[in-house]
Amino acid sequence: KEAKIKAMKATLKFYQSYFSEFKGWLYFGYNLYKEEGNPPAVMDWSLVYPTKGQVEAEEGYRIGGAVSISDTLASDGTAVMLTNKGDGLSFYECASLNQIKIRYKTDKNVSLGVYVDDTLKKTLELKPTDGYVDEFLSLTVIKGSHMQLKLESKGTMTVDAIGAYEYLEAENAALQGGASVTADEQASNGLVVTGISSDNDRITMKGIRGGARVKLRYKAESDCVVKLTVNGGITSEMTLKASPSYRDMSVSLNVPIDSTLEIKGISGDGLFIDYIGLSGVARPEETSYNKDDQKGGGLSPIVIVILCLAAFLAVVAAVTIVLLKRPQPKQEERK
Ligand SMILES: [Ca+2]
Ligand SMILES: [Ca+2]
Repeated sequence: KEAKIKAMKATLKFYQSYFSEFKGWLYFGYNLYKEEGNPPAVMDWSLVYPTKGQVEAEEGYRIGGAVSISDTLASDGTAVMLTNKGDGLSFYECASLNQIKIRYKTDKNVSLGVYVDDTLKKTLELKPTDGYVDEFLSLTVIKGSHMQLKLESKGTMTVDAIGAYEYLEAENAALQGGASVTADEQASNGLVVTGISSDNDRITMKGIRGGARVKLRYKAESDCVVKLTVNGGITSEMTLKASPSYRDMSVSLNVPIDSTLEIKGISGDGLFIDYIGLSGVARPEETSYNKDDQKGGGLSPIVIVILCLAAFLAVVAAVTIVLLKRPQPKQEERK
């Protein structure tokens, strides 16, 4: 793609400098990628490749009044400025994604809508930043969809790049204690989190998509135990068997939509966590469900016994009253 863009720019420059009547051109091959001929060969004229990994904002399609600007602090020296409501960026042909990074800066409070196939999926309320910052969000994008970032309010915002990840990468989470990011060619996105061995070492992911099962991709020098906590409530311990190469381990754990998932160490050494996967459909309001279940389950036998005793006493009382009342009329008759 870079080579094609370079060639097109050079061609454009050539015609502009030699022919004064030359006004511009159209490129028709922008999405042309197919097999042709005999023997078949791939004809690749495309400028549209799957949105995956690091993608410069300036490579997206600009919507409304979005403008490309030069900025030495931005990656590739260029970023896109959004000023008014409706200004935005479109990224076509997304790969199958679960996490998005937006690298941006703003000097005012702005709200940014994130759309997938023209449906608003999330609205990010962004606060003024000190230079460029990265915002990560958990977002499920089906392969082939298009994604849009659109300003929902007035206010200047500059988008430098986006990151499009297939998984919820552990390295993109907030880390605490001894948890740190390290490079590993074998890992997804080339990075992993290590140093998760005690209670202080934590990986925290906010606003993640829901699911009924949590999967961890990891490798470990020894058997390790980690604790998963959902929204500070429901927890599950997971034993990760020693494995020299990356493998998956999953556990049944209800994670409602937009939860905070925390992973902390309990025991073991040399653990490397690559990414987190979620599958299945989450049950909503799991926390309150469980509390009610526990209360109901713990108290109901006692309640039943009390009710039975009360009912028994009531019956005894009624029978006694009836027995006491019956002879009375007879006594009166006798009188
Ligand atoms: Ca850029
Ligand atoms: Ca990773």
